[in-house]
Amino acid sequence: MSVVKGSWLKDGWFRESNPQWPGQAWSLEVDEVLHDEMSDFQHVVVFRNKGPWGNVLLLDGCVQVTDKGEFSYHEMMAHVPLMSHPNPQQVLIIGGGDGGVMREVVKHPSVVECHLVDIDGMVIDVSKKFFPDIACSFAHPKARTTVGDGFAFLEGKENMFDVIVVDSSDPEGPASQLFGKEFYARLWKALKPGGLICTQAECLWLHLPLIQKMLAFVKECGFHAVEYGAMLIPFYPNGTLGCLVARKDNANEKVSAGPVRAVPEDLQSTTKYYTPETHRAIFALPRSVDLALYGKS
Ligand code: S4M
Repeated sequence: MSVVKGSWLKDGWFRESNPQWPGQAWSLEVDEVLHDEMSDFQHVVVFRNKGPWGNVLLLDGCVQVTDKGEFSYHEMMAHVPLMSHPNPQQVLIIGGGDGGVMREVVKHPSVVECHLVDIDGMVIDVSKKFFPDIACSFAHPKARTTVGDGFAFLEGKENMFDVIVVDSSDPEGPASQLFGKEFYARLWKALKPGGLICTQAECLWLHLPLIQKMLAFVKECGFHAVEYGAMLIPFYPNGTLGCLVARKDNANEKVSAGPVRAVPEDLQSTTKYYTPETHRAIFALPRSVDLALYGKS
């Protein structure tokens, strides 16, 4: 959804009403507007909350990240897949222009290169300026950044990455193709043998039919051990966001079983959400969701 510049601010409040979650809205009181501009792809806003959330990034009127609690999403999207691979060296992030997932990926001693492809250079620029603790790894020696479309970037890429994280915005807008079967077919080809994906897979309270559809076509694309995990993320609608994890091969090694090796010391001492216990816990789903996604009763 495209939002007209300035129209998002009413009586000092931002209200996240959006056709993707009709009939509900989270509201945040605005202390100061720091950025408000249309990029070539979307409406990019940064404001400071008059409350505990710190700086807030909106894309087309949807909250992408807040200073408070950002680690919940970024740690889990990075460490759940990386700790499920015995030796991740080549990592690709599609989206993630705020740099949060990259900050976590480069902490892994085994990682040689962390490529990030975000369609919108303006997101990267405003993140460096207004979220310095999140966008702090773009100059890291392991970091490789490309401004471009993630779907197009994958064309012709085969056997290149051990882990691919898709940290995209919602299906309405520039990320729409990132929720389609053809994109997952490209992800499968781009993975090395033994590789795995972890993708932003929306909210179980709001988008169960979409999640069911995604699990089905991901399997059709050749992926194994396809699973959905639900993370506690305070700044997304309903406070819960999901990740879809899947392996290129090796159906017997479920990501939900937990880390496949000891958590590196550097990591263990810096994380605020990720532990082997939270890794396993996100895959323990409400019974009705288990039933809807896996037919388990
Ligand atoms: C949690 N880290 C916030 C989500 S990040 C900000 C979502 C990013 O996905 C990018 C978008 O510009 C955001 O920066 N995005 C959206 N569509 C695409 C495509 N098609 C994309 N990146 C690459 N390709």
